[in-house]
Amino acid sequence: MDRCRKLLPLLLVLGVFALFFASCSAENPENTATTATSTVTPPPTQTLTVVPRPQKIIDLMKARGEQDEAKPVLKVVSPGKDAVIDGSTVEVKLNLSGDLKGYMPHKDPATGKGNHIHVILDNQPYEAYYELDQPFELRNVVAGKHTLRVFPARPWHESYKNEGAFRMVTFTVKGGGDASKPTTTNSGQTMANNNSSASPATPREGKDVLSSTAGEVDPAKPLLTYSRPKGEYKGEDADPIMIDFWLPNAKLVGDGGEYRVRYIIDDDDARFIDKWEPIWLSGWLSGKHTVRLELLEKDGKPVENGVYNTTSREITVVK
Ligand SMILES: [Cu+2]
Repeated sequence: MDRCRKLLPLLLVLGVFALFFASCSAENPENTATTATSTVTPPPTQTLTVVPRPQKIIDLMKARGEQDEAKPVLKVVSPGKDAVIDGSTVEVKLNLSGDLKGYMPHKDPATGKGNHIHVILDNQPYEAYYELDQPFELRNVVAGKHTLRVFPARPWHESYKNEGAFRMVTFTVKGGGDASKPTTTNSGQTMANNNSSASPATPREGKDVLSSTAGEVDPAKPLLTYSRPKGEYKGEDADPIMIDFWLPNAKLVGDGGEYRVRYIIDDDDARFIDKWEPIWLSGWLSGKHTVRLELLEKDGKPVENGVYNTTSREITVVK
């Protein structure tokens, strides 16, 4: 009994220590499966949650005045509808009109950010086009039939979703680029000019593009156009990360229609977006991730329209 009394304070102290360490590891959800005696840390699991529009974007919107209520209208001047282009460089020229409320694509040289147009060849990741008074070049485009999709975006890459903002044209390249030639990798959010060394005096926005041709796309049918996320996300840009897309000819269930957008991150369970607006996901772990977006019919089957309605992209998160 006497010995027990002596041991009691020691046991209490040990108990407090145990609680302390338990609460420490509980704060880090990645380690909840680790027991005190285990020397093996299980691989961390990623739990993503949908969070509200980030405050820093709300602040940016306020600073932009009325711009986010703009209704920009794009027209594709070049390539013309069903144009046949000789050679591998496709000049993209766009005309911007509509109720702009100050919206104008331009890259601020100081921050490297600004309003821009998302330019999508076939179903590749988009390229950013900033200065509309100059053509934008898609380089090394392979021979065959292609689609070009364009729509305006904000500095944080959220697209404008008004009528007339989205355009798609189909064209054909004759001759074309060398499909075996290595092409530049996408630089994610760093939309650097890839100026051709052959014409240093006339710098132009543009990109070497990957080898691809169009699927058989019907512009009158529902067409999910994957926009974000893409590329590499670093530091505070990596949390949260926005999912955004364009959706002509289809209304989602939450908007009074019958379609749903399904998204699958890595090997997670499928989740749904039922309103046509961006969502923000928080909780990404460092490393490569796959983001898959699909447009589904009422019966849950993917909507067929070429191969564009199911798109997977790999993104990289660096924390
Ligand atoms: Cu963008």
